[in-house]
Amino acid sequence: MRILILGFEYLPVKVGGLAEAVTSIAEGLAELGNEVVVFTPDHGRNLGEVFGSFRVSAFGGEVSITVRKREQNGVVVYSLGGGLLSESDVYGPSWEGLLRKAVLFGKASLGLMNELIETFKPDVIHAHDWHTVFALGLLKKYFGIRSVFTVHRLNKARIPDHYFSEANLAELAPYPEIDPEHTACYIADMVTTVSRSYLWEEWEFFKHFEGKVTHVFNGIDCSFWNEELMETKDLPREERRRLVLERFGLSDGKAFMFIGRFDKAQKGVDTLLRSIEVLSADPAFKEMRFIIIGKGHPELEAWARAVGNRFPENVRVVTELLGRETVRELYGSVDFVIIPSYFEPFGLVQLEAMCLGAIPIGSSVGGIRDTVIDLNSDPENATGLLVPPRDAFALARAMVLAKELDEGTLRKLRENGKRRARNDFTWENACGRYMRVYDGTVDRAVPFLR
Ligand code: NHF
Repeated sequence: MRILILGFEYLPVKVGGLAEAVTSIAEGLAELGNEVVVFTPDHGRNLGEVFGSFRVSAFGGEVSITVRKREQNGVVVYSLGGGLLSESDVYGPSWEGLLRKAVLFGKASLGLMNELIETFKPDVIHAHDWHTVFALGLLKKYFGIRSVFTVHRLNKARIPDHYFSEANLAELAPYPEIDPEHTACYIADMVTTVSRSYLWEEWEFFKHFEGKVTHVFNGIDCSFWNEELMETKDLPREERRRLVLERFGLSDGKAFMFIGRFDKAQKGVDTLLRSIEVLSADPAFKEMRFIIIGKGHPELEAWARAVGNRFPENVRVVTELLGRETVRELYGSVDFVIIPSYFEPFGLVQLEAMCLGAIPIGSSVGGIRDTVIDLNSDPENATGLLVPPRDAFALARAMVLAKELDEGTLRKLRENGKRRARNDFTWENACGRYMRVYDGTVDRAVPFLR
């Protein structure tokens, strides 16, 4: 098949999990023997050789578009630069700037397709997240190609209708305020999201597209998230833990780690900080160690630092960004990884942890719930612990329970986790299912068959 992928993030350009997902999908599809082409904004990175240029009229002026082309792991990537497309802030500058960038990306994508169409007519267009709505709308309008839209995370934004007129898509904007995710799903022939639970949690949105909605789980790249690649791979796990804690100036104890954005809307570091405060009154606390890694909202950073200062024997807060290799060493050394998200469309942390034998304790939401098998509900196959989101007391209880688990249970959780991450959540599985989405031979989400 010839597949055209549209996305605002493509590695090495990365803001969040979207980049990993879109890149892995493109490369996985190429590995399955497809011809895969990507259109993405250049974001001022100037990657690849200049392929061509053309002019586009937009917002009362003209923008000169430069197209660069590179081949990356079997995928042909065209990056579109010029005007706001060369702005280095991927989702900026400002909300208006982002909307204009998205419109320009749409127009430039259509311009590039006009040049390529004689030699590359896609069988399917696969667009990712709402920033690609104008590109998807224009390519569909002018070339009528079958299309799939994937929601990695609902943004629930509203866009003034004049942006659609500016994109020459006024027919898609009958109201003054338009939800671009809704529009993209409306245009697409099939709609997917990245886990089954997220789909049902957000059914109020997805139900509008009943009949063409399904889920496709993301995958995890266990060739990188692999114990064999650790510097300390020959040491027993307890020794690795001791060394890591020592590096953070902590004495040995059961090690719990959080890694993620400090935000107020999704990742739930506040729930963890609250539960550490709750736990500090428990005798078990003496033997518990917490490594909290991330940055973001200044208030949350300040709170985390205050908790670190209050419990210097138990808590370390790291607000600088760590390299992937360092993070791998940590996953392979700590006992537990905490994922207290309010919601999580898929989530990578729990699977990265499982690949490296760290046991996830996560909120029972979205992709976390679909990937982690809970010790309380299925002890034989369990890979971790699930707790209700936003509940600091439940999380504190789960951490005390985890701390008390015997060696045999811990070993089983680790082995089950590694097996599940490696076998059940591969990108090959994901891409195989996307191919069935492309040709329509995939099961749909049906409310009365839940
Ligand atoms: O893993 C890639 C990522 C997800 O849960 C994640 C999210 C954004 O919030 O699909 O997209």
